[in-house]
Amino acid sequence: QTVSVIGLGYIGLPTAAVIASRGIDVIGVDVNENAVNTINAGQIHIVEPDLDIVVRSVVTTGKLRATTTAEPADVFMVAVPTPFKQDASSSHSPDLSYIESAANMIAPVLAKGNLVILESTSPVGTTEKLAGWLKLARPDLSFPQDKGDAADIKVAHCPERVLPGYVLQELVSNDRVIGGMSSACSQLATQLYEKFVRGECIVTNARTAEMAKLTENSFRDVNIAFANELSVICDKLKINVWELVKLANRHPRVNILNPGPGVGGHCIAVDPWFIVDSCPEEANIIRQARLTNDAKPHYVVEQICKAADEFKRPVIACLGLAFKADIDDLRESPALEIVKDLVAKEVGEIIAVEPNIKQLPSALSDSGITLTSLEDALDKANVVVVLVDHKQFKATDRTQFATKVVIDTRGII
Ligand code: SAJ
Repeated sequence: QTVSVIGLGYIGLPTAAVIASRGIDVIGVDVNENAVNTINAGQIHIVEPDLDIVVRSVVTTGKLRATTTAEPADVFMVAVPTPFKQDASSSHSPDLSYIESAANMIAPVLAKGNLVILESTSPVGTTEKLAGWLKLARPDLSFPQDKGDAADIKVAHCPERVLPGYVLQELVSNDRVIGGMSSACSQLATQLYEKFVRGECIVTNARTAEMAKLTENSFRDVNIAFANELSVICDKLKINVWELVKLANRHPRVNILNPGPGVGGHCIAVDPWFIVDSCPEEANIIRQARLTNDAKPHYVVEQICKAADEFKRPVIACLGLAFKADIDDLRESPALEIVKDLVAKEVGEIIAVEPNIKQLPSALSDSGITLTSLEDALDKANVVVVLVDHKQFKATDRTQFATKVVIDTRGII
């Protein structure tokens, strides 16, 4: 059996490597030539713990090979991004063009008996659209939307659910939702996942699988929004929100998540909008959670401006730029948004500490900000803002903050 993984990013590459490590031949396909060359040299172009070791091993044994053009295979797994459309008028509607391109890429090499799996997080109905694009390109083959179980090509949605930073563990240990367009599609997909997943493979239809993934991330977003709203209320009422959450969580049926500087990453801050986009009249709590979480960075900036006002020469140390603890990923990071806003507002001298990167991202490279060590930042700053709960920050002796004005968005101090 040969598996082809289309899209070798944060999900596709670990998935390809894990499948290859089970002795299955994997062809990875990506339009990014650099990524393809890096992988074929046994290296990786993204950061994920231990992924380099697995990729080096499967490339060395010849089980994983990367290419820029699709080749025939038994299974095609599509793991491409599903961002928002770029035009301002519909800024929260999903852009399915990467999935459409993937469909057009694999269509010419599709053959009777193939299974096509959509792994990308997608709005409800996308798997059916994918099957539609394939059918358009290959009228000589039959698809499940017309022929059900008897179709030449099987199509299923099996959404990825791995947590960045723990991808290799979660790829294997998490349960998988298998949403086939027919029961034969689900059956074939289950057979594949059972080869590398230790968790349970649970069968449903494609639309429910799509909604299940969006629901998981919306659930988390709504619960973080609740915590973020509480943090703003507590500031106003002069209550320590961290103590409050701890106390409330002593109740056997209460489990509040942690407030923070906002919600980042490319999943939780994105996926709930796909539900809102499908059902704008009905998805009120889900929409409000997004708005509440998106407002939190602005609230933090206001707090910092107030603190800086107390100093003639404010020097503000921003601890952390990543979107969450102990990763180097700055995409959609509320910490980065806050720092950019501080620069734009010329609040004072800004020093950034981000132990997981070696140089500032391009968005900040001409900003006059310095990237420095924690010691240096604590030495120079009069205002310290904790934006990410990285392990290095949590391990810092609390007395080092004693003489500073501290804004701790993560509750580590
Ligand atoms: N955050 C808080 N408070 C919390 C928890 C998180 O402010 O109590 C913030 C984080 O700092 C971060 C953001 O939320 O900015 C998202 O972080 P996360 O760790 O909750 O989730 P992601 O985006 O890294 O991964 C999520 C996961 N989904 C769920 O836990 C339901 C993961 O399992 C999904 O596979 C992933 O999205 C995805 O790819 O969709």
